[in-house]
Amino acid sequence: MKNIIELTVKTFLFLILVSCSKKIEPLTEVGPVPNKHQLAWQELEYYAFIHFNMNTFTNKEWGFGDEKPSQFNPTALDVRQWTRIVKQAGMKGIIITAKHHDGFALWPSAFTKHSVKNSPWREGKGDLIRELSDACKELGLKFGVYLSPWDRNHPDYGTSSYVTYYQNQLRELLTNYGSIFEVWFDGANGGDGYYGGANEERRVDKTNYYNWPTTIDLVRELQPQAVIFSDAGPDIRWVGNEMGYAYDTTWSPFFRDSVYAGMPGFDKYAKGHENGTHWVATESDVSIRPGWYYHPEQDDKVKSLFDLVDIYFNSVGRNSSFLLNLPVDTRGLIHENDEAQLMKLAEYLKTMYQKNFATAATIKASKSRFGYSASLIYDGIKDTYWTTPIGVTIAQIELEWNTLQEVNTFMIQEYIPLGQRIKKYSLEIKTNGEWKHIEKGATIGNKRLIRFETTLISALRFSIEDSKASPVISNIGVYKAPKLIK
Ligand code: FUL
Repeated sequence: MKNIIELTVKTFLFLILVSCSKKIEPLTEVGPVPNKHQLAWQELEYYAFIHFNMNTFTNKEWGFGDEKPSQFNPTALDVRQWTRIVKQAGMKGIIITAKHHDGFALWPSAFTKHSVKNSPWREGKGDLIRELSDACKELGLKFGVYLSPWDRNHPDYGTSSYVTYYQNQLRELLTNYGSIFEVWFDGANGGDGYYGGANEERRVDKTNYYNWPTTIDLVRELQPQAVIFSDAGPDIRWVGNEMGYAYDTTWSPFFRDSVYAGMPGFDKYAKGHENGTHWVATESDVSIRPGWYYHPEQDDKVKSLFDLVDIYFNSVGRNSSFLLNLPVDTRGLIHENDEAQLMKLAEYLKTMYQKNFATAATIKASKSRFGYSASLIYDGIKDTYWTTPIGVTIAQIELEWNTLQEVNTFMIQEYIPLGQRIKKYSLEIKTNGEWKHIEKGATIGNKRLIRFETTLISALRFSIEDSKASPVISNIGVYKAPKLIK
């Protein structure tokens, strides 16, 4: 008898569950959406660029290509110092300039003499790409490569045999060093150079010369999980400046087929396109010093905490990622001044993110779709989300606290696997019993961070004023960031 009752209750509960789950309709995608590799990349948010190569030793930004391998000679190179600092800084990976415009290769490439194998470093036995990729693996950091398409050393630059050479080098990098998370194709190319002694100007047709489709196929074949960066994507695009600032309005959808790497006037496209055809999110690259490469005269010009925080908010907080360059010095180490600033930023972000005031609030949404309640916004799980009933594109989310909260930062994330939808929003806070307007804007995307004066608030209201379809929000945060002095 007992068994029969138990079985009946279980069946009854199951039937309730099934009838409820029937009503929880899955959402459909809107517009282009990121693929799984792009999604994994979006979650990194903050990672390091390292410019270290021949220019470090010639004190230049762009080498002419006539340098000698003998000039590459770091005295105390220690990649584990780099990875330790990068890890402690809270960055998720490193992209290294395996070859810059001057053509010198940091690995013993079989296709050129112009590499570490003919340098005094480690008596010509060294392989910096091996050392760094191994060190990254040890600390669980992602590893990526920058391979300059422009090569001012190579005699064949400008002819089709150089493109074969370029692809051969890429093949080496993508075959011999384990998993690569990002491949970085620079748009700067074509101009004067040494070119094996020709000492002349060589211009190329940037749209066709490099045969990009076959190069992209090569990356897909050898490292299918890697995302490819260039001005024009295909997976990630340049933000249009080298200051680390994304546009206030930044769409990840992009008319990808209308641009190419190195295209003049690219900045016009940097905001992306509301109705773009492909998902190509932005990456914001900037150096911690004025130069990409190390110059001793810039030791006192490392960016202040104020500037680094500003860049963080204007990249990560504007639907972009933050690629911060660290110029390794002639010793082969990250300079102590740069390390000190990185640690200040890490401490700042840690303090800010350690307490999410939203979790202690009562949360209400103007309208919710069945099965997608507002409480899913602050459960800390990225794959659960709130949305509105079908057809509802205007909505409000309100957070209310029993006691006053002293805060200054708001964070919100769209659930981007279903597309970037929100077109217009505003934020208000309730202070002294009155609603106060903080900000109006357009896009959210992966993450929007909004700063305001430190204020005692009892409630906060985020209004979605227009959206391509039902807005889908996966996370909300309210924080108190430390005070910053300029
Ligand atoms: C630019 C290059 O010309 C700079 O030297 C640097 O590598 C920067 C990240 O990209 O286009």
